[in-house]
Amino acid sequence: MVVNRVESFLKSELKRKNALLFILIDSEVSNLKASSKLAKDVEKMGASAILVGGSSATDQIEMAQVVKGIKKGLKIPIILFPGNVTGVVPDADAILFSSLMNSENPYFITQAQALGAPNVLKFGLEPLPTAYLVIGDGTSAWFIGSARGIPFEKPKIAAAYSLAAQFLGMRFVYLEAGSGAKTNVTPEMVKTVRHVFNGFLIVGGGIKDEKTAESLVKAGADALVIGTFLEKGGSIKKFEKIAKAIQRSKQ
Ligand code: 1GP
Repeated sequence: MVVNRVESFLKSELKRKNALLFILIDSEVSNLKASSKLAKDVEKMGASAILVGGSSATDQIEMAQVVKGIKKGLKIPIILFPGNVTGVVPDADAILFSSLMNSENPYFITQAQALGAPNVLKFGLEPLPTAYLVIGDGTSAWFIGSARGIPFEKPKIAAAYSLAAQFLGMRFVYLEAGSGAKTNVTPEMVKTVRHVFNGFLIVGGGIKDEKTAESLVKAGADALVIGTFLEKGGSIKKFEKIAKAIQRSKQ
């Protein structure tokens, strides 16, 4: 296993850009052909990584095929985004090795991790130690992960979890409103977390316009994840604007 290759790449990208763009491909929603094309298109627009997974993507064979398929000719890393042990598949570059810290079910905090870890090693995936925090409620990530969603208007709670994650040695925090969320994580919450958390801060869920993206980056997000907008066939022109807003070069 090549240690920290993807993490170093992300950090070097961050030296050049204000924030990074990650695209989420849910292997249960998009077929291989569409996913491959999408991955190449967003790479051209400067995206820094492709996440593959999701909380309800449980078909491991299909996911493995999607990862293998999109990898061909792609330079940016493929990072697994597992919702369960079934999200650990070969051929990706790294995995958000996540603990759903605000789950009410210990399975999602440490047990799935223990069951999945041997395959992470076996498949040579670089583990990116991530605190996965579900914000709000009513989404698949919230329901399936048995999360006690952090209220959107309680940024200090998210900051306390992020600080705990840092003290536990996790280098990534993912503030997740949930795929297709009606409300995105607030810039206020991102700012409050950024104030205490020194690691790599990922924000996702319900981001579908340039203004929101800009405000989250300004608040201190290191990477924004976009899935549903593209999955639902959102306009490429609009997406290009969002991508530009996120990835402005550092002055
Ligand atoms: C979901 O944060 C990601 O896990 C992306 O969310 O699908 O709402 O863009 P969207």
